[in-house]
Amino acid sequence: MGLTLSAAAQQPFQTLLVGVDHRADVTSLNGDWHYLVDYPPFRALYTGSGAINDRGYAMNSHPDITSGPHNDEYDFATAPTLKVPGDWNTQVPQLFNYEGVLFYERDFDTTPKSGTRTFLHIGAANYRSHIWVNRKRVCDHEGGFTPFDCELTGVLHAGSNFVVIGVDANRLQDGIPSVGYDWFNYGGLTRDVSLVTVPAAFIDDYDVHLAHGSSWQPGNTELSGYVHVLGAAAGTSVTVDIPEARARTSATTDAEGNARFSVKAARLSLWSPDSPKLYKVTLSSGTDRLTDEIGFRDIRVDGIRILLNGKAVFLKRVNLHAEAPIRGGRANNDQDAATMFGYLKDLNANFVRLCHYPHDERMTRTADREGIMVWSEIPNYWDISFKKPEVYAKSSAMLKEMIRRDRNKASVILWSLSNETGNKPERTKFLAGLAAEARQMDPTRLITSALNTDRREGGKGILEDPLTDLLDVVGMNEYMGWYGDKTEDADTIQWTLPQKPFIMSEFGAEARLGNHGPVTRRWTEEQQAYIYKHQLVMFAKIPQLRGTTPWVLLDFRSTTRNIPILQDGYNRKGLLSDDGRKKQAFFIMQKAYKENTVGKPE
Ligand code: GCB
Repeated sequence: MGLTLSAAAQQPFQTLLVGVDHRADVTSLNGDWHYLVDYPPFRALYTGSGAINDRGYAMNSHPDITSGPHNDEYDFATAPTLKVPGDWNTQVPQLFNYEGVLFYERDFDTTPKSGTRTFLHIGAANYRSHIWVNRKRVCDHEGGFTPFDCELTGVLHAGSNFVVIGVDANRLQDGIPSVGYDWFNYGGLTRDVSLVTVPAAFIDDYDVHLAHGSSWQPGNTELSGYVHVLGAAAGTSVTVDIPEARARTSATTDAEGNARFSVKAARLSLWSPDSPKLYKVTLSSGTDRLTDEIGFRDIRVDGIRILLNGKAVFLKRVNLHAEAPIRGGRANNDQDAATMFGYLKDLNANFVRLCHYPHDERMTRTADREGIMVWSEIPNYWDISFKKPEVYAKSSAMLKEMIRRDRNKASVILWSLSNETGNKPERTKFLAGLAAEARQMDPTRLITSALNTDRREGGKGILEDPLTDLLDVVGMNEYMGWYGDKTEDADTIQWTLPQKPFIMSEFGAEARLGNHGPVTRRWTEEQQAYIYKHQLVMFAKIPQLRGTTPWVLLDFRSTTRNIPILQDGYNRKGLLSDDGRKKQAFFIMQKAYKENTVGKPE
């Protein structure tokens, strides 16, 4: 389509309220929203020159059929509805494969209170969104998997108000991800939408963690971080109170609004998969106050080991897409999270790689409670326009949104910058920039990426990529026996890998549930299981191995998987079918994880 981005759509990071699910004055706008499809050439959203059309459906006018000669030819009031949160693809059969523009509209009543500010919080909207409240454009956002907030203060009035959101799910060459990816492009308001009211000066961001000095030792219970108060004068007081840990302190904001603190907890149990202890942490400043639930733990590398609270761990993991088991569609409710964590526990996993983009916040909240460690990733996937500064700005904004939302989750131990990017100087420079930003924002976590730039020389497998120098933990994806190599080569291959903790971040093969045959026959459960068995032989010979991540927990939809009967629009590499039934390979990994026969922490 050659759509150009408006300047506003390129606007990088904007206000993002942390801990929205723990705030006092939140009104859900989930439910039924009217919708109208803006089919190509998308003139309701874009003018002929590609600018955002503020005079189109955003006006939310109604045709007056009693007078003429001209009327606007759309009407939300009589239009059908979609459930929010929810992708449009699985709600309206005609929109199943629709990758275009759709407008949502919803009326809501409110009473603005003086001395407060109100934000519209959107958990995620895929891929670009443009938002008008009472006909005024309040914000634009690019990126399908991270939250954002639009300030509505001064735009709302007492009584009935309305919000119109144009969501554009077109793939963009210069998007993150770009146009090619192996998952389904679910469009729409895919996560919760709410109105959040806060005092004029309010806590918009905070970071409360176990102090992460190079000298951290088990027994050190110093907590540190910051509370950011937006709109506060320098010197504003902030209190951090964690009664159960017997930690309480006050600090004052600096010129940027940050109140940095450090406090010793008199009584602290560290968070770990065996004991996922969370503490109620109350933050207050002026009239603003919120209570989050936060766990405290230390994660670091030591040579080729990964240490959690000073103890070596092996990450028994699996990959997971944010697609709802059984019903399909984007995963975005408590039931989806409960079902997926049920599968993870059944597999005996202690870790999950949330692919290839940040998932619903329920997933990291549940991981905190259930004691499952998390790898969280931004969608720098395959071919990104690495040379373009404006694409870097988008990626950097997504990184910040991801870190900001989840930095208070003990479960998240790894920030992943990318998946399967080609070894080119511009790629490495781009990711080096992101790695530096991530470390600066959050020095308490480890940085990783999933690579696939390995090569074969004789019986050797070699991974040499300058990207590995930037990482704390190196991830590598390989599909021996499926996309290349012979399955049995895994028994004898000798790997030359960086001397860093190493995670086999993807491996596997497709199998259609219930399709049986000899191990030489593709898409059978037997062949998938056979490939897994040989992978386990190989894993035992990689000294740096600190984690294994089968690709993937569940079969998932992908528009590129079009072999009838075997695939039917699904990537069939799941250990489980898309409706949660186990294939033979599931039992292999379940047993290996239960008996700890794969990898050693030390
Ligand atoms: C990969 C990608 C993953 C794909 C998978 C596959 O290497 O990282 O997103 O879905 O291979 O099944 O081809």
